[in-house]
Amino acid sequence: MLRKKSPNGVVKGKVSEDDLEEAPSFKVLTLNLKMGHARDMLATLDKQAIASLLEERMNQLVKHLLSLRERIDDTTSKVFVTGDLNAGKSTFCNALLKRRVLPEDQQPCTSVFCEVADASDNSGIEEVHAVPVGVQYARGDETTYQVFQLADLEELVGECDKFSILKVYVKDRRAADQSLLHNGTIDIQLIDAPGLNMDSYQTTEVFSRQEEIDLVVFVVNAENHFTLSAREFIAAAANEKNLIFIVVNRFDNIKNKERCVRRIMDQVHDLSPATHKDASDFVHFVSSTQALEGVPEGDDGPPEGDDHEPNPDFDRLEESLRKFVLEKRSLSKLSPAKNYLLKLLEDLEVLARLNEKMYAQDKEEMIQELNKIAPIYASVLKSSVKVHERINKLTEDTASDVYRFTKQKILETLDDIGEAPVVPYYGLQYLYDYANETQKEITRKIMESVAVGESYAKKQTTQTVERIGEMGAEALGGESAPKKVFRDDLMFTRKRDTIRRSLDDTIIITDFFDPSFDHFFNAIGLTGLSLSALGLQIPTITLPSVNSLSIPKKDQIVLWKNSLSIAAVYSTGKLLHAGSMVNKFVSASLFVSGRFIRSAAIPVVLLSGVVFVGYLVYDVPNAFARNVSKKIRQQVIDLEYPHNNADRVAKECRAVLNHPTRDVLNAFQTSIDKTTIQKEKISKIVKDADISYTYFHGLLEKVTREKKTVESFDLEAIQSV
Ligand SMILES: Nc1nc2c(ncn2[C@@H]2O[C@H](COP(=O)(O)OP(=O)(O)OP(=O)(O)O)[C@@H](O)[C@H]2O)c(=O)[nH]1
Ligand SMILES: [Mg+2]
Repeated sequence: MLRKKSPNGVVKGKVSEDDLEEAPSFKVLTLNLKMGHARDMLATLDKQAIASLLEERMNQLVKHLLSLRERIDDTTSKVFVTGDLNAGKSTFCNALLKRRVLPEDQQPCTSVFCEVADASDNSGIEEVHAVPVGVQYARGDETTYQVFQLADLEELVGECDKFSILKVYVKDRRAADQSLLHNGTIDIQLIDAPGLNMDSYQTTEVFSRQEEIDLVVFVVNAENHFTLSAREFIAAAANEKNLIFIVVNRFDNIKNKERCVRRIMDQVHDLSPATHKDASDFVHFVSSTQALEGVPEGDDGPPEGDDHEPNPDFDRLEESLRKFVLEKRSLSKLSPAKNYLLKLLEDLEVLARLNEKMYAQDKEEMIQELNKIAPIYASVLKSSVKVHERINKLTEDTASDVYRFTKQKILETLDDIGEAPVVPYYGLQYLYDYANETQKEITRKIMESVAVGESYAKKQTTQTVERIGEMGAEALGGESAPKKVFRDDLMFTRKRDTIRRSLDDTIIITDFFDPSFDHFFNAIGLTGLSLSALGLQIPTITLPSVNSLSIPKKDQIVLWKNSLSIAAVYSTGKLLHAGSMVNKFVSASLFVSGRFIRSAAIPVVLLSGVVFVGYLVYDVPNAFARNVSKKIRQQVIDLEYPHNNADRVAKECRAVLNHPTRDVLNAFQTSIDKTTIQKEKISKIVKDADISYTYFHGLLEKVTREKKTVESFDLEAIQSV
């Protein structure tokens, strides 16, 4: 079957003009398409349609081969007399019978097939069996025909609506060596067919009955030469019958006989070369009416013996016919079968060779396609792994960077807070608010540092998303993932854990005091003054921090946890616990100074006490800020807040970056899938082409072998039966 391939190698079910040009024409395998349109039509049909037409044709061929075999097995020989209307077919049959059995007329006359056989086939009785249309004739079954006399033929030959076949049984009393029907060797049936006429139903019948006949005698009117119908019939018959008898009748009417012979022979040469080659045996210029001269008018029964007028041309024709049908029976019987088989095998050879070549080419081309696809596939796979690795690294780098930055920011904030009040201080009576606000502000600052980390993370993530997109586009080219809009405002939308909830916001009394010399000097206006600056040597004494005052836990006074009022704060004696500081100061002075100090100790101590208490009260906001921030910092560190938050931010970055990564990987997967599908599709075509190639290769071998066998039969050498 012919197919057209598209440039991408996918087989299309259409036949191109080029294929048709290349394809040699078939002899018997031609498809049943309207004449003249075959080429155009074939080009528009798809593979399936052509296949079904071909299958139909194959079925017809098988049927024909079976009928050929039947014909060989059949001991009778059927001589089929056909030709144009009014060419003198019936007259010619009568001339062969030497008896005016079949009606002759100048008008179109015979419209029913008349099959003339020897009366011995009908128990010696001369009669006509008229077989009604649609009935299968069986001589032994009288229901299959109506019986008439020979004289009724005049009427019967025109009744084509009623009868399809007229079986005419006649007696031929001529000697066996002269008679065609009564030859003593084989049964012969002489079939007088209706005249060919382009449009008539009978003509179609004539064409179809070719299958069951052994020899065609084509009667052509010498005055008209070959008509279009005649040419078509001979061309169709030539498929199997390379030898056709051509009877150029009514030759008596031709004046310039030589010119007529020349013209006819030229035409025969084109129509049936084999016939032309053996023209002396197969082409006869005769006059049937002259051959009938001496034969009485009407159907008076057969003449006794051979008493007809000598007619050399007709006699030669009869002799050739008898020789071909009787003596060279093997040739006349087997030649159509051999001829037909050879033509069919030649067609099959062409078909097999063409397809074998085409499938081999298909296979080759598709293998090349596969070879082209394989490296593409491998490179996409490789680049997908590479890009995935690069994207993973980029994501990891971004996450680490974001982690580092966020943690750094939180730690910096923790370092920064605490040295100075973070909210305004409005005096002791607002101490509660101050304490509360301070705590809030410190936590807000920490939270703010987390927010700074988050917005840095957003910026970095946005950049990385773009970079991932670019990396995908670079690696995939046109196949990149569809561009999506990245919205960093949707990051970190979950409510942040407020740090305050995790912190112990209990405020104890000591949170408000954090005396130190530096702060003290600062407080009394001696900024930058220290003991060392004064030249005092107090090597072992430092001001203890409030936290180090060793207040037992149980003794710590919780101020706002249990909602004690400010008054309560101040009324508690524990507050004065800080006074121990003064005691220490006094005792320390004992080691420090000389007589002056000792004598002045009491007033100085008293004054110092007052100043120091003043300092302590004055330093409350700073001390609280310092203590709370220290406490919070410690808790924040203990809670691993910087790490946890930085880790949370980094994790979200990673999670967000997973999306574009997945998009790029999906695009890779799509590209890989596409290539895989293409690969599978082409592999299937290769496999199919291989199966087809193997089939046609085998067919070609078989056909070539069979053809040799058929050719080897020398029909001429086979003895007649
Ligand atoms: N001159 C001359 N006339 C002939 C010859 N053969 C037949 N005719 C005449 O041609 C006419 C037609 O003859 P038929 O035998 O009926 O022709 P046909 O081919 O059977 O005609 P259809 O059956 O109608 O197709 C008749 O009048 C015949 O007498 C011939 O050899 N010479
Ligand atoms: Mg006739």
